[in-house]
Amino acid sequence: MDSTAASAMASALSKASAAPPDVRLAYGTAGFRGEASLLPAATARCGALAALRSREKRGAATGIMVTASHNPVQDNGVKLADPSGAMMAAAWEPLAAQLANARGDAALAEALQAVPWEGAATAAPRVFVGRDTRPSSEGLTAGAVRGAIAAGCAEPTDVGVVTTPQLHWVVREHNAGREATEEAYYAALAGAFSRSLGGRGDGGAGGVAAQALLVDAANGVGAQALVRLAERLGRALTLEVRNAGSGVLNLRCGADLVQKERVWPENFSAADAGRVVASVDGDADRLVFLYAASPSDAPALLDGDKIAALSARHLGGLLRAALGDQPSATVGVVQTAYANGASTRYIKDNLGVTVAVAKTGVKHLHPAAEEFDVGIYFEANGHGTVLFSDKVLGQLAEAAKGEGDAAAAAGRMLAFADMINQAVGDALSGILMVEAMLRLEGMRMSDWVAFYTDLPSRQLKVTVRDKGEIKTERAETLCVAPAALQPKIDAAVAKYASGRSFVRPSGTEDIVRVYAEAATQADADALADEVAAAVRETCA
Ligand code: NG1
Ligand code: ZN
Repeated sequence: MDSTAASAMASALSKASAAPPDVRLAYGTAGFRGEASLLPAATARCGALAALRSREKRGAATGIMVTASHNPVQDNGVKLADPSGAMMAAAWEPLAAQLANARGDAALAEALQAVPWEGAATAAPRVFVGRDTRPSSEGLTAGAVRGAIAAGCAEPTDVGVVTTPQLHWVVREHNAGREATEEAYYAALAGAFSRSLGGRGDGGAGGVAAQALLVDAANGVGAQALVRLAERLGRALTLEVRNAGSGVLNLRCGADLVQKERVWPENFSAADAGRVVASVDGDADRLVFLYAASPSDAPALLDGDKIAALSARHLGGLLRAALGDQPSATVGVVQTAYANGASTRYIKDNLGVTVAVAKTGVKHLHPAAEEFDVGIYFEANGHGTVLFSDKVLGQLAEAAKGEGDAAAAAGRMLAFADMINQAVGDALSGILMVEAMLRLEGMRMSDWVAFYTDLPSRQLKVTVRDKGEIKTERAETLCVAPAALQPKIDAAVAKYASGRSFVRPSGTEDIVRVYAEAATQADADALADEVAAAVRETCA
């Protein structure tokens, strides 16, 4: 942006926003996140940046979401959505940080001057603003709206209290010229769910839907969305939502707890054995399942890896049924190094599906999945989705015009493409996808559990002087600095059967994460301890 425009905008923006806090905020994997009182400046400036990004994209809509996902209720956060509905381009993250931390008009003007501006001077920006149910969200959202107005967006569109994936979906649909409302979202998902079943499996032929599907909504924004989705679904699928908001957000409930601790969340117990239990996180972009065959069993976790495996199996089969045994369209799964080794083996060896590894964080997985015609990506923690290329959608649309089984399979696959939120991982869309896949496969939860058994694993957090000292390559599986560390990891791994371990600096916390897996839990624990000790020693 030129200096005259930047000065004028800086003065408008500084009036519209509070001063930044004393601590410097970084735009990480999860956008800006922290205690809510630290965030008024960051949210207002993100509002401005969303408008600037929209201007740079010649008026294509962008989005801004105020939420801190699975963090405790006193925290909050803010994240931007690009016109595609995906996360904001990584190249703009440093601009967000510079803007959010700028103190005074001159620093703000300098930050604004760094914003790409080609052709943006005359574009009318369009910004969608969403928020979760946290007490601080309404005030922070008002700040984001003021920031967007200061950056030239005359009327930011307030979509109100929505899940993170709903906000991303609305941005994507708007830019595609389709109806972009919360109501349209429920209609699209529920309609596609019915179409995918196409009369088959209704009412639970697979034995999975005979009873209501139980959902742990983390006392978050997902609860009200689930209730509205359930109204739309009618008899096609009954949802029973617990932790629907009367308790404390994310406290002893939600997908983050369930995935990390493999325990029943609050208000669930062994009495729910035999039922399908889905657990979503505080902003409903992560999804995992729990299942216990009998009350005496500990619940089995069906995490993002299991969801990826089910998707690869079902969509791979459907693609062959629709387009023939040697389709020119490719199917692939993208995982991170945190994916359980047993899942990787199952997907590669049993399903014959390609597996790619990307760095942690959806912004790395999403583009890697775009390399496939049907690109399935999930983090073990339950965040992920499936992407369909225009090429495969075209082939399927053509095939669906025919008759017989191939046409029916193509129609089903197209229904999945509509049901799955391709903008970003979406727990609501994921619940429908999994339910439809299980019904169509005629599988019970226990069949899905039995795909493979997770290798025992352990994750540890290590506090070091400077986590930035640790540098990794090969999708974080190889530590290249400090140079002494990887040889120590290799030596430790070599001691254990099926051992695997890696370390990386967290993008969301000031710690180094250690991951280890091995043939037994005792070995995985011992390996993690050894590697953690090596990190402490090397980075002291
Ligand atoms: P970090 O803190 O960078 O490991 C965590 C999750 C990511 C992702 C982000 C964003 C793990 C090991 N890491 O990142 O997968 O979800 O938070 O929320 O689960
Ligand atoms: Zn989340």
